[in-house]
Formats: sequence, structure tokens, C-alpha cells
Amino acid sequence: MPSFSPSPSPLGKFAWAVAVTVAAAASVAPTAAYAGITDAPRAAKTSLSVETIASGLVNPWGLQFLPDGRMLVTEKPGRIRIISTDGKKSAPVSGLPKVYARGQGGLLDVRLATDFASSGTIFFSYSEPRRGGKAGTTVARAKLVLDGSSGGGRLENVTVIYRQTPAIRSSHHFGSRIVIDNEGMLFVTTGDRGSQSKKAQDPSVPIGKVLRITPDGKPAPGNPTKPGWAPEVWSIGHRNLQGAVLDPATGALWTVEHGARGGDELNQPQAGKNYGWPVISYGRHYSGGKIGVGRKKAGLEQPVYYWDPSIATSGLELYTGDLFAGWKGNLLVGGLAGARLARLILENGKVVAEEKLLTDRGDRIRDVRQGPDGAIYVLTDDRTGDLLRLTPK
Ligand SMILES: [Ca+2]
Repeated sequence: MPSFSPSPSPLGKFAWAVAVTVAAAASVAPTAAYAGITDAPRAAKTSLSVETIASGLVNPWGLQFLPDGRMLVTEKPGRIRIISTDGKKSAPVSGLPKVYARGQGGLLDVRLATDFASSGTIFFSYSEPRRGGKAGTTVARAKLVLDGSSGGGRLENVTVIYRQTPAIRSSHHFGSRIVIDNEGMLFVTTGDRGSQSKKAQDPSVPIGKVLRITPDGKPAPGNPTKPGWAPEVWSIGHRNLQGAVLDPATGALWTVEHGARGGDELNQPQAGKNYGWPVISYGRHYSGGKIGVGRKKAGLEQPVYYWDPSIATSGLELYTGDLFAGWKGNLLVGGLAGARLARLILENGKVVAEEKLLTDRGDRIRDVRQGPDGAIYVLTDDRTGDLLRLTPK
């Protein structure tokens, strides 16, 4: 299916909207015939109830459920708060390191260790201030000690386990999500730091990569062993990955990454493969210029799906619950500039239909997680961001 390329003229957005409307009218339901990788047929519409659980969160970035149903939320300026099931926000968890809270930088993702219930161990990623005004993505491990009386907590034994190098003087493209795989290893997504896109093709440098490390930050066993590859590198050629999720049934990793204009991608990164940035892309530079050699090149992977116009992909979840009938196995993608939650229906690893949810609110969606109740929880990116709970209406 040919993609529609919006023109940079003021009429471009309008023309795109017309094209989408026409495409939707032509194919209302997913059909086996659809074999494209963008603008999938529109999925059946879901009616949602949207409940604001908590508000006034400062640029919340990462959401994680505790075993008791409460939630950890990171705020980009460098705080973790614990949110009770009825929406009460704790004081900031104490003991966090200083973060580089500028531009896209700050406290990013948080993830519970698989043995959290007994160990209290969490992992978190952040933009770390480095020497000379530089910064880089860093992953730390700590013990979260919950305080029953205040509803808050503190971090103990904070240990940096991994530092992306080299540090760069830039506040752009830090990634970063943490996903724990079925072997207990950590996938960590990074970004190309904006000014370092060529390094995304250099497998010896952990910039513009998916990384896979042990809980101690060492290269994970089973990583690709290819000449010139740093041992922690899983896949290369990525621009800025702010969404990642594991398919627990297959162990496969799914990621979304910000492209340039019109080139946001969904990928299923596999060991040792090259996902193309900045040699191939469906997007164009924001200046309008062509990227690399075009859309395809032998030896470079194609995305599973891409968005044109870009929605500015952030959080990514794979739905496994029962509350939303028929959603099992769907991917949910938060869009920042796109101000939506995209629901992708997959068949045989391909996107066959897409639904655009929450489009009437104008919220930038930063993270999306399935709760223990099967409801969907999203964080909106704003100086006074919200934690929303979505259920079927
Ligand atoms: Ca790509």
C-alpha cells in the first residue's frame, strides 16, 4: 500500500486528513488483503471510559505497578512518586541521584526486578549529568524501601550498573525504556543523542542501539558476537527508542522509535540486526531533505510499521488482559505530538488494523501500562500531567 506523503505546505495536514478519511471509508474492517506497513485499515471502534486517577504530576515519564496495586511514577525533573490505588500521591521517594533535567533529559523509566517482592530491587534509567556539561543515558539499580505510614519510600544501595558512552553535550534523544526478558536480562533502549546519528550505525558505540545487559550491567549472555560489536549491543541503527515491551509468550521484544518527520517506527529488534537509521527511513529531515539512501537497502531491516505523519511514539504496551474483550495481543502505542493512543491489531507479526484512541483530548501520551485489573493506565506529558485509567464503556 503506497504511503501518503504530506506536503510541507500549510495545506499538507488538511490533505492528509482527507486521504485518511477516504482510506477509512474504502476499508472499514481489516482484511487479509492488507499487506502494507503504514496507514492500516481502521479497527472497530472502542468506547472508553476515562477516569483521572491522579493529576499534577510534573512531566511523568515511566509507570510501573507494585505488587500491592499501587504505582510508581517517575517525573522527568528527577522524582519517583508512589500513587495509591485511589490516586493519593506520595512525597518524592528519597535517595535518587541527580539527573540532567533539560530538554528531553531527566528521570526516565522505572522497572521492578522479577524478584522485587523479596528483594525490593528496582531498575531505573535517567539522563545523567557528566563532566563538561555533557550527559548520557544511565541505568541504576536500587532497593526500594516502602514506608507504610507515609505511603512513600526511600532508595537504598543505589548503584549505577550501566553508562552509555561517550557523553554528549546535547539534551536530545536519550531513549530510554527498560524491559526484563524471560532470561532475567535487561533490554535498555537508547537514542542517537540527536547530533550523533551516524554513530547509530557504529556497532562499537552504545548510541542509537538496543542494549541487553545483566542485572549487574554486564553484557548479557546470548548477545550477538559479531566483529566490531560492543558486547552489550543487541541491535543497531535506531534513532530514539522511547517504547519497548516484551511479548511474554514468545520472548520477542517490540520497540517504537521516533523517526524524523513521517518516519516513526514499530520494530521487533532481533539480535545482530541493523534497523537502518540514518541510512534508510520513511521519514524526511525536518528541513525537508531526504534521509540517507531512501526507504530500503539490502541488509537493513524494514520496520514492521511506520507512521506518516509521525505521532511521536513514546510508551508501548502489549495487552494480555481480559477486561477489553478482543484486545489480547494488541499493541498500544502512546503518541506525544500525535496526541493519541494507537491500538494496533497484529496478525502473524504484521499490523492489520489500527484504532486511534483518546484523540478528542489533546493529551501527549508518554507511557501506557496494563494494570493488574486489566484496565489501561496512561501518563500524559505535561507540567501538570495526569495518570488516567481507561476501561471499556
Ligand atoms: Ca528503521
